Amino acid sequence: MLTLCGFAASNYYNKVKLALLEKGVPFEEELAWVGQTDTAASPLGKVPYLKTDEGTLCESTVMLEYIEAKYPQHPLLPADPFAAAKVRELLRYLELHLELVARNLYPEAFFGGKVSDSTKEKSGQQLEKNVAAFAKLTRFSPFIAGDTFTLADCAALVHLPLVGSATKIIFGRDFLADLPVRDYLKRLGERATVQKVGADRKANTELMLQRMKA
Ligand SMILES: N[C@@H](CCC(=O)N[C@@H](CS)C(=O)NCC(=O)O)C(=O)O
Repeated sequence: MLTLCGFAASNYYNKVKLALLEKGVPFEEELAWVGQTDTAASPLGKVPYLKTDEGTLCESTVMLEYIEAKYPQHPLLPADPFAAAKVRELLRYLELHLELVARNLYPEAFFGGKVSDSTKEKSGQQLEKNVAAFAKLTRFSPFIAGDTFTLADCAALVHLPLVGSATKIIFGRDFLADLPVRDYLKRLGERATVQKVGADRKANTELMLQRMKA
């Protein structure tokens, strides 16, 4: 049995959880806040991490790949190697070129902190460029990589809303506004799996905010 460890307010956690739900792979969840993680499983202290019968894994995309290879049912990667590589390409863009850059803005956008003007300027410039490049790879027809729900959708669901709201809050403009993200997320929101992830995220976010106040 797999155990997904971390907390449901985390977007990286939810990316893996959505893949497990979509594939119908049985799993348990174990609550581990930042600072309470198993450092043998996740040496950087990050969530999520995954306990398997074979050992532990950290890094969300590594987990996605492991789950996909281990549990081939309801595939979230195309069988064709090139089509699968195109899905991985989108995954990489979402994580590396959108999420990781936008993350520099989160302390001020979401956590009541402050981000320097130079960080804002640099991240803003990078995001403008990266979003334009990302737009060239996306399909949104109806899923992000084409006609099938894939791992790239698991990532897009969790990363795109944060990139959109962080840029809106910091720069007064949602950098993703020219892409059909809103309709796409609405379509994804019709899936029972996405609704479950969203409800759990909401409940856990409330818990996290209570903990931050205490
Ligand atoms: N590259 C990692 C990123 C995971 C990550 O940054 N998780 C956040 C929570 S959303 C975290 O654990 N932050 C605490 C920290 O970096 O110390 C992955 O894909 O799993």
